[in-house]
Amino acid sequence: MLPMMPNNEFEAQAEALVAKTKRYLITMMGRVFTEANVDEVYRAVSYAFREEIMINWLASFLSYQKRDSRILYYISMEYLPGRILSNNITNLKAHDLIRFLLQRMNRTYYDVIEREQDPGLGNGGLGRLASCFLDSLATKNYPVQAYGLRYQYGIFEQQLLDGGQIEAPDLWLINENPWEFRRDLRKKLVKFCGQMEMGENIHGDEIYKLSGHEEVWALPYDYPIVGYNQDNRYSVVTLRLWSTKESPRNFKLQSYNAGNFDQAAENTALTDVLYPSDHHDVGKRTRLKQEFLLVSASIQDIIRRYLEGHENFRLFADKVRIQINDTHPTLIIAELIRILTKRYDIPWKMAVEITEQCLGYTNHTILKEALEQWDQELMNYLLPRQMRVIERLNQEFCDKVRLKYPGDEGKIHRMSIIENGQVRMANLSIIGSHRVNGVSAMHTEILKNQVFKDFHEMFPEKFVNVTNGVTQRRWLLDANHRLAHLITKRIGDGWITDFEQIRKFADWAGDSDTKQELLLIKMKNKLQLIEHLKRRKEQQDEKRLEERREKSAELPLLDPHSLFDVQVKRIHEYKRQVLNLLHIIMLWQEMSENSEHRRVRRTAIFAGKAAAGYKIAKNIIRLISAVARKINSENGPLKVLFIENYNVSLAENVIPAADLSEQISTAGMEASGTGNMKFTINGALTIGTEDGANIEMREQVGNAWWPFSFGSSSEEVERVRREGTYNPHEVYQMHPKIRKALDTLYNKTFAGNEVEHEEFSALFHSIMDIQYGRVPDYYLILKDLPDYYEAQKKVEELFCNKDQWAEYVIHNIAGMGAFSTDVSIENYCKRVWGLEKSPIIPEILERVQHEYYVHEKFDIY
Ligand code: 26V
Repeated sequence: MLPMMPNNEFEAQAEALVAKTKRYLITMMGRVFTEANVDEVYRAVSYAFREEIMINWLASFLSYQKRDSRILYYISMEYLPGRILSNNITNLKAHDLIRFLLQRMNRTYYDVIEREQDPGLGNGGLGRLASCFLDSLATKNYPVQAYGLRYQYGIFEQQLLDGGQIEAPDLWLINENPWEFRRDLRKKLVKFCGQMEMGENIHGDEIYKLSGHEEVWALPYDYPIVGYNQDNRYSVVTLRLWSTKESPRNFKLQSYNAGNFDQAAENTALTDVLYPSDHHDVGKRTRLKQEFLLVSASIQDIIRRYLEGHENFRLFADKVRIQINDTHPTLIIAELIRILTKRYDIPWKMAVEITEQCLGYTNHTILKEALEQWDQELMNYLLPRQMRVIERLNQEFCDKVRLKYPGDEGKIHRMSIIENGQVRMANLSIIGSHRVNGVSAMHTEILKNQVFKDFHEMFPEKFVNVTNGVTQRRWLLDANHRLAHLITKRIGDGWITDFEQIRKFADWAGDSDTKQELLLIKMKNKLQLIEHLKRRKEQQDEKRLEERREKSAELPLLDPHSLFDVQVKRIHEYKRQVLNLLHIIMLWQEMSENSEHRRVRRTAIFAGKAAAGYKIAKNIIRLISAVARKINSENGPLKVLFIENYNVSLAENVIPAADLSEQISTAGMEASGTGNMKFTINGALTIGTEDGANIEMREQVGNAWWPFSFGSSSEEVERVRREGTYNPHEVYQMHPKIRKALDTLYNKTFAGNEVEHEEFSALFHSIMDIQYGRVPDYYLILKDLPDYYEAQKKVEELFCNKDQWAEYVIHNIAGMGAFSTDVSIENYCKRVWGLEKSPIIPEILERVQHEYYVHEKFDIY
C-alpha cells in the first residue's frame, strides 16, 4: 500500500479494503456493517488490514531462513507497544485508505482507533524502550525475534478515589484480539521442582535427570511488529508472548481433587498478572516462576529454530544473539548451559563459552532496591538443576578471581554470584554475557566506576554504552501529525527513517513564519488535549455510573494560552514529583499574597502510576490531588491537574501539548529517561537536572539553547551522601518561602481530613527526619529547590517572549537526531550484536504474494 498511488488505483485498493472489511463482519462476527458496533468495526478493519501485513510477515521470516542470518533474540519481561492499529496505519502510510474506508462505513476515525485498549504489558520506561527497539529493528530490516509473556491482566488501571489511587484490573483481553496468533504447534514444556538424579554426559560433566517435578505448558501467541514502509518491502518481525492460561493440562486435577484448589490452579495462573512494581525487588515465588517460564520456553524455541537449519552446534555462537532486558531473564544463562551439556553432550567449558558469546545484558537501574536477588533456598526448590549450574559457574568464577587477586576476600564477597543465601542476578548476568551496557553515557560511567567497579576492572572490554532513544515514527509522526507535517514541509520527509536529518530544521529557527506555525500547532495540540480530557471524563463518569460509584473530580477550566508544565512518569521519590509540587505551592502562596506577582498563567499537569505497595508514592498522588482541589477552586492563574491512568495512549495525547518538560530526578538516579526525549521532539523545553540522557541532550542541543538546567551534579550528590554533610534543616531555616511551602504539608492547608493529614505529614517527615535508617531528605529535594525555583523564573521570562521561545524550541527539536532508537539499535549492532540487515528477498515476497492472491480467484458458485 503506497500513498502516492494514482487515483484510480487508490480507489480500487480502498474499495477492496471496504469489501474485505464487510466480509469479515459477516464471516467472523455475523453482522452486516450497518448494524455492527464500533468494537466490531475495529476488529473487522484490523482483520482486513492485517491480511497485507501477513504477507510481509511470512516473507520476512522466510528471508532470514534463506540467508541463514544471524538472528537477534530480544528477551524481556515487559513490552508496552501502545495501540497497534493506529501505529500500523502510520507505518504502512495507509491513513487515506483507512479514512476512506471508515467514511464509507459511517464511522469516525478516532472512535474506531480509540476502541483499542493499550496492551499494558509493562511498568514504564523499560517496557516502552523494548517496543521502540522493535519498531526500529523492523524498520531497519534487522532479523530479530522478541519473546515475552502474555499477561492476562496488564498493569492495573489506575482510578482516583478521593484523590487517592485505587487499582482496578486491566481487562485488555476481554474481546478477541485481532493482532495475536495462537501457535499451538510451538508450545513448550517447562519443568519446576522435583528430585535430581546425577549422571554424566560423554565428557564426564555432571548432568541431572529430574523426576517427580511439575510440568507447565507454555503456549505462544505471535504479534506482528510492522516496520515503516519505504518501498513496499517493509519487514514485519515477531513478538512471541507465552501464556500458561489456555492449556487445560496445566490444571492439576489431582491437587484439585485433593482439595488444594490454589495449588491446582497455580501453574494455569502463572502468566495471569504483570508484577506492577519497578525499582523494587518483589522476591515472590510466582515472579521467579514467571521469569523461568519465559526463559525456558524461549531458549527451547531458539534452539529448535537453530537446529532446523543446522546439524550441530558448531555455528550456534555465530548465528544466535540473545539480549536480556535487565536481569529478569538472566536464568537463560544457566538454562542454555544446562541444555547444551545435558541434551547435546557439549563439554561444559565449551557450553559456557558459547553462552557467553551469545549473551548481552542491559542494565536499566542502579537503585539498590531494584537489583534482583533471589533466595537460594527458593531457587534450590523451584529450579534445582539450574541452581547446580549456577553453583559450578560461581565456583569457577571465584577461583579465577582468587587467582587474579590473591588475598582479596572483599572482592570475592562483592563479585560472587551467591552471597549470604542470595543469588545476585546482576553478577550472574555480567559473568555470563560478553557485553554489558548502560543506557546513557552517565549511567554507564556509574556502572563502570561504582556499581560494577570490580567487574569493570576485571573485564573492561565487556562494558559499553548504548544511549536510549525513542522511535520518531510513533512519537512524532503518529502522535503529532501537525508538527510532523510542518517539519516535512521544511526539510522533507527523510527524518522519518533517518532522524539525523532533523538537524536541518535548525535552519528555520530564525524564520518567523515557521515560528508562528509552530506556536499555532502547540495551541491546537493543547486544545485537542483539553477536548480529549473532556471526552475521557464523560466516558469515565458513564462507567462509574454503571458501577454505581460517584463521579470523578471535576475538570478545571483549562486555558490553552497558559504554560503547560508537564511531569508524567511513574511516581517515585527519586523522580521528585514533590520538588515540582513544592514549587507550585510556593507560586500559589506568592500569588495569593500579591495577585500582580507573576505574569505567567500556568497549568501544572501530573500523571503516573504508583506501585500498589509503595506507600509514600501513593501519598504523593493524594497530595497532588489535594493541592489541585484547593488551587483550582480559586480560579486563579494557576491550575493543577492529575490525569488518571497514565499509559502510552495518554502519553501520545499529553506530550504534544506540553510547553515545559519536567525531568528533575536526583542526579545520578535516572539511568536514562526516555520521556525527556519524547517531549523535546514534540516541541517542549526541558527544565532538568544533570541526570541520565538529559546530559547528552543538553550537549547535542547546545548549552545556549538549553537554559533551564539546575540542581546538584551527580558528583555533588555522591559527595554529600558520602560525607553526610547535607542538612535539609539549614535550607528550611534559610529560606522563609520554602519553609512556608513545606509547612503546608503538616499544617492542614491542603489536608481535608485526618487520613490526608497523616499522609502529608509522612511526606513532611520523609524530608525533615531520619526515616527507617535513611538520612532526612535522601533525594535532596530541599537542596535543589532554591535552584529549581530560579530556573522556573527563567522559564516564565522566556515564555513571555513567544517568538524567542519558539526559536529555542526549534533548536531543541533539531538537536534530537541522536535520540532515535534507529541510532540506538545501530549502536547495539556495532558494539554488542554484530548483526547484519536482512531485508525481504523480492522473489520470496513475490512467491508469497502469488500464493495469497490465488485465493482471490477462487469462487464456490
Ligand atoms: C525491576 C523490577 C524489580 C523486580 C520486580 C519487577 C521489576 C520490574 C522492573 C524493574 C526494573 C526497572 C528498571 C527501569 O525501568 N529502568 C528504567 O529504564 C528506562 C529504559 O532504559 C530508563 O530510561 C529509565 O531511566 C530507567 O529508570
